[in-house]
Amino acid sequence: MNPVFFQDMPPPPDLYAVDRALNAELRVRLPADVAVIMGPRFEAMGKATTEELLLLGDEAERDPPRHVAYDPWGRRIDELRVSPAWKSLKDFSARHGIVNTGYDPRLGAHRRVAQAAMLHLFGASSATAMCPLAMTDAAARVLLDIAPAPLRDRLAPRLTSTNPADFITSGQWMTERTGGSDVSGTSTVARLVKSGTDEGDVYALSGVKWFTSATTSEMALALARIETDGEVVEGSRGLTLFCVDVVREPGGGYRGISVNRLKDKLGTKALPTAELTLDGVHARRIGEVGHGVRSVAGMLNVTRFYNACAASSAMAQAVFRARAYAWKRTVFGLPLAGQPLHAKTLDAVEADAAGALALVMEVAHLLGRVEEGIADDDEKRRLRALIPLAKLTTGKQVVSCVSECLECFGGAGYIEDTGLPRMLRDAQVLPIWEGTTNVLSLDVLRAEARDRGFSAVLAHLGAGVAALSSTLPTEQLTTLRDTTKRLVKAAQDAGAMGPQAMEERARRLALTTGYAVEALLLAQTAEKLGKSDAVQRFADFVDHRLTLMI
Ligand code: MFK
Repeated sequence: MNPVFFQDMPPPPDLYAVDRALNAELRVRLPADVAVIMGPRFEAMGKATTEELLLLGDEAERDPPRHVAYDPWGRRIDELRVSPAWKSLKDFSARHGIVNTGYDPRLGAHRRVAQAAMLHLFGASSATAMCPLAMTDAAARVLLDIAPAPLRDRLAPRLTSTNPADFITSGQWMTERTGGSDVSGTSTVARLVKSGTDEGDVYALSGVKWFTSATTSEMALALARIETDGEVVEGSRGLTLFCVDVVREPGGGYRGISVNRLKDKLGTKALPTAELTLDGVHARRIGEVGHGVRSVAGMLNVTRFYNACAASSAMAQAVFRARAYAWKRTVFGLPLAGQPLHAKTLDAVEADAAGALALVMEVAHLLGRVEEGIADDDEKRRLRALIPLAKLTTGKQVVSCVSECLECFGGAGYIEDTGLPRMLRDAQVLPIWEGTTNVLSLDVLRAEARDRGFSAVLAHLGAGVAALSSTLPTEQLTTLRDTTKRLVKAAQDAGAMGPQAMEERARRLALTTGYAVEALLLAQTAEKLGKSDAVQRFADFVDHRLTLMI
């Protein structure tokens, strides 16, 4: 008789220990002095994802935020009750310097690569605590770049602090009921209260913000339309960026803000996302009047970079969970890992995750150089287009990759208390927030029209592919070369046909470019390292993303 059988669930992976693609990226991208600083920190973060962070993330998910609008006596209190674990995640992020790494002068131009690695380890285990950190980092960037010095000096050190007692997070209040992609319909108005204070002109903001993530943050950056003598400038040219200090009243409730309700979302359950009514909340103007969208662009670049990091992290976490399970699960007399079709499927998703990580790391490399002030014009143009390309490409990859990994668990992948379905729900937000696939494809066209950014990416791709050596597998190298040729021709043809044809083709061009750049980066890493596993990831990636089904 068969003994009673119970399937073992493998423990969650420490990506620093098992993710060979991450290891390869760090070897080719970080110089020895930076590796010495970061090595122990990566190790600590990897370990935490199997211990402290794992427990905090699970607890935060089990105990989602609640909105308590009134106290028992009818006073409006608008309390957003979050779990102790959610609060501890904030402290954990400060202690591990997740935001701070992006501003650490010891890391020089490598700061964003080091940070991307931290985010890759942290993201998938963070119960989406990465969202407030993305907006916090983005707010620090904008304040450092364009805020009046006293405001910058009061807030930026706290946004980047490693001391949990000082560390604050920021929200990002852009979206209104008229839309998240098209902010031109923003109806929040800003009325001047006091001009000429040290920290800038003070305005009172009134309107409704429809999606505000991480609403428990201590501050937020918000778009609003300045009203003068009852008149406003319509459209996005009338928008200005403001910095709001979020203040709790001693008797309860927020000063000048009401919480209408928390959003009931598909995933990201631990993250409080609310609808807010601003009722004269005080805010300081940052950036020029009427240049709100341009002022906010620096912020979008950082949050989109984080979004891509979140995607690569979720993909790697799902892949290595599926890999570990494949060694534990025996069917038809063999572990799944030893069955050719299943092994090939795992190789494909691992290569997909490696491609996403490679693109993330390329963006991180360029972003670090731009922020360090050492990027040349070509690198700046490439970064401008690669940020939307990376966000949209990895956003699409993460949903299909995580879905495939859930399938690798069979029915268990569909059962809530395995914790696996949460990965798919959380992945689905990544192609949506911070700009959908189509909006970002159009942003690539904007990058081309203004800075010739897309041309710079294609030129770099063409030159990089031409320089690859024939030591790489011939079939996949040929596929990458053919894809690049067809892509460049398709872009030229679309350009010649005019703006409508270009728009219609923008998404296909953008996604093909994203995948081709990922393949090139994997090939370059394989060449540099000369290691068989890196070569195999390149070949598997090309087969998975660039080759026709048969
Ligand atoms: C775990 C990961 C965490 C991720 C964080 C999640 C946080 C969630 C919170 C949210 O989701 S907040 C909402 C996010 N919303 C968006 O991402 C907005 C999506 N929509 C767009 O990106 C639109 O393309 C955009 C609002 C920018 C279009 O607005 P407009 O006014 O039609 O843009 P326009 O007129 O083309 O550009 C205005 C200026 O900004 C131009 O400069 P000039 O004034 O100098 O000519 C543009 O070049 C510049 N610009 C626009 N986008 C830019 C940019 N510059 C640099 N980079 C960009 N991306």
